[in-house]
Amino acid sequence: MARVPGSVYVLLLCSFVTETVLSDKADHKRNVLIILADDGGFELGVYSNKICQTPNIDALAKSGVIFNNAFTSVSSCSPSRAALLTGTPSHQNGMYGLHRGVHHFNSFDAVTSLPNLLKSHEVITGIIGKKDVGPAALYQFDYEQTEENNHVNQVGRNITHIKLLTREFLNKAHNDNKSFLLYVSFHDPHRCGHTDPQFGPFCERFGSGEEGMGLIPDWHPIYYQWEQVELPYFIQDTEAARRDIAAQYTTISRLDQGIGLVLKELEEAGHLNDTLVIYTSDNGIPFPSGRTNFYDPGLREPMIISSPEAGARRNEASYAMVSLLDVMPTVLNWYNIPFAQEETNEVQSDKPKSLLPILQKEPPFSEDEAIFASQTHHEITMYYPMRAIRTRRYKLIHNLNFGMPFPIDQDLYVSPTFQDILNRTRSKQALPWYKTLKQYYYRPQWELYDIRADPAEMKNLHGKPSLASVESALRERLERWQRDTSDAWLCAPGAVLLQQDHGPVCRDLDTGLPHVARR
Ligand SMILES: *[C@@H]1O[C@H](CO)[C@@H](O)[C@H](O)[C@H]1NC(C)=O
Ligand SMILES: *[C@@H]1O[C@H](CO)[C@@H](O)[C@H](O)[C@H]1NC(C)=O
Ligand SMILES: *[C@@H]1O[C@H](CO)[C@@H](O)[C@H](O)[C@H]1NC(C)=O
Ligand SMILES: *[C@@H]1O[C@H](CO)[C@@H](O)[C@H](O)[C@H]1NC(C)=O
Ligand SMILES: [Ca+2]
Repeated sequence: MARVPGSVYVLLLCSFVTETVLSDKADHKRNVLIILADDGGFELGVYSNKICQTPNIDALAKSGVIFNNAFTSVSSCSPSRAALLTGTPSHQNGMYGLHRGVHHFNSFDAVTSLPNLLKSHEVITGIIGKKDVGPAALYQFDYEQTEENNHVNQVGRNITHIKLLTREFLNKAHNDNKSFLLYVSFHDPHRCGHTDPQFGPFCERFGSGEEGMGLIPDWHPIYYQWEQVELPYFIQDTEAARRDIAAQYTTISRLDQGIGLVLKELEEAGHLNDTLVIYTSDNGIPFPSGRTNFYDPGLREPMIISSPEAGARRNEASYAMVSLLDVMPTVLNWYNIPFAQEETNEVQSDKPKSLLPILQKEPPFSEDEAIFASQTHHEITMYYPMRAIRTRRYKLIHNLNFGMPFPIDQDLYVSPTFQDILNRTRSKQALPWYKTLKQYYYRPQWELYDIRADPAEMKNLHGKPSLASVESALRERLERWQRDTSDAWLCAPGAVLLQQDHGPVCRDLDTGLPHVARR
């Protein structure tokens, strides 16, 4: 990364503290590049995976802060993207599930989105890749190359095409002489078996140059031996699952090289030293306990933020508990635009916050920090509302629809890993997995885990007398967050929510189920 003398930055910094981008006198713009992976996980060198090679993401990490405790607020594509672009959880912005096709979810019309807000502050905005949110009027970028006007594989996986579009956008921003926000939303390493099975389970053959697969000139696929992949604890140790992971790794080589190309375009446009770069992923990897789950493989995300400012931390890890809900306040803070939040009773630390201070200095360690999660659907048929709070040590999950089997999405269903679990369970073959299918499907109403002692979340401590005060404190804090974010599910499943002058009240249904808010 190009460096400039510290004194130049000090001067510029001062001018930004007191002025917004609108009145910026310095001939120097502040820009943001958000790079989002689709279902990307920790298959990255920087997160200690020794097999999957990701030199470009690792290089980005060297120039920034690596977050070890970053979490999405919802483990599903459209809801996570809507949360990222509004700074609000899914139940608050209305994106309860997937946006496209029969699912048809949209955010509420009155929500404020990052691109729309930036437009009114003279920042030019661009999206390249998978958008997957609506309504269109609420999420309007000045430059859009998405699945709405292209094939998603071209804008989301063809890294040569993505490179050229990035160049086009940066030219436009240069000609407009404005600060920019560029959101490059890769479709990699999302699965493909459900939509384009000819390209393999992870679309790893798309553009590989093999017969009939087309060519992506800038991509040099990396292939892996299935025996050698790093098997996460939540995936069964079988050849079928390992081959699935090897395919995922190959697709990650396309994502990683694509990120290298985008960063090179940024550099060649002269913006490495004035652009905040954020890398993260929308939700967990598409394996059991991952995407659509509130277990850590579904909620934890890689996150790297690289700030060009003098004195910014480089090649350092942060252990702060952070949420993808923090991205919007972080970006606004970078442009010095206030982030308007509703006045609530929420304790300050439970609200989305700018992460810029962490890029300068690690905050003091606190056992109190928490992140929150809210999921209602993924596909329209997958009604399985969950709410959760996770501190460093504990996680409390409330499964509101716990009587039903945990729903399985179409994309996971057709995957070699899930088919292998089904086949082995049906034919009573050995299944070297950390759960049984039945345990996976049937979950209790409350799940409480001591993550420090039990990182795989195997031992449910709900109701344990020695943890009674811990559990009730977590429940109260989760309930307060639900109230403060206007959660319509506040009283579910044991009661009905009624709006009264002094706020929402829960009225018991006499189902025999205890509910959160007894007031
Ligand atoms: C670009 O905008 C800045 C103000 O942000 C102004 O000082 C500069 O003259 C402009 N450059 C051009 C080429 O218009
Ligand atoms: C990827 O994009 C490039 C540039 O637009 C094009 O030449 C190439 O054919 C595309 N590859 C595939 C597999 O679509
Ligand atoms: C960034 O680098 C370019 C070229 O190296 C230089 O012209 C420009 O002044 C630098 N900008 C800042 C804000 O330091
Ligand atoms: C599962 O069983 C079906 C039917 O016997 C078979 O076609 C498929 O290849 C098996 N899949 C895996 C991953 O074992
Ligand atoms: Ca996703």
